Amino acid sequence: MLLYYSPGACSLAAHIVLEELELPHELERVHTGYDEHETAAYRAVNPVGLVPTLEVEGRRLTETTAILRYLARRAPERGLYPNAPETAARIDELMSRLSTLAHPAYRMVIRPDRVVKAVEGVPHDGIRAIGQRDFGAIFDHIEASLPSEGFAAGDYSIADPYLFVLWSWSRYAGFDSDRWAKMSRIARDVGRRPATRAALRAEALVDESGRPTPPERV
Ligand SMILES: N[C@@H](CCC(=O)N[C@@H](CS)C(=O)NCC(=O)O)C(=O)O
Repeated sequence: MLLYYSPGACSLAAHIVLEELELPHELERVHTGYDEHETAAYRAVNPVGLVPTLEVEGRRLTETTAILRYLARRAPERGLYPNAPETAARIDELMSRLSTLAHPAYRMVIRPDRVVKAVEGVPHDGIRAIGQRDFGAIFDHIEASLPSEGFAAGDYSIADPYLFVLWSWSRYAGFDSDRWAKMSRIARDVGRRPATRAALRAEALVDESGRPTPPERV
């Protein structure tokens, strides 16, 4: 399998799960911070022009939630996306909130230029303020839905590394990440897992002392 990723981007969730499941994979860096996803070459890979893309035997999968479920189903014995209806629904619920609410809000804060694109006269500061408000609001809802112990849906699942990535963005969105105590606990547990450490190292997101470092650009 080949994962097209940008350092520290949402693609990191798929990368962590590839490591977690010990699925053989290669990486192709498409740095969104340097607009490498805007090239014709990458558009041929992913017509929407976003990371991640996962290439499997010449076919390509896109969308983080689809990729995470796909990977978990490649190794069902590892239980990262259980069949139990309510557990699966909890995982889906959280991943949908991250993908359709938190992520777009974050993009408004961090890259209002990409939201506005070529339309002139739309104030970036206004977009940023709306994104920050919405990001904080959905994180409050997610926090309220999380259990006081264990991972987001009980046992470790594909929702947890995805939560870890968006939680790690919260400080760039202008929040103190510790404000969401249950989320911080889960994210720190995810961050300590060897698979997460391996993915962070492979994306050059740790310094020599092993401390996580922010992506240089987004
Ligand atoms: N719905 C997509 C969103 C993917 C997405 O927005 N990826 C970001 C990186 S986290 C990206 O490629 N950004 C470039 C841009 O917004 O132009 C998914 O969940 O995979």
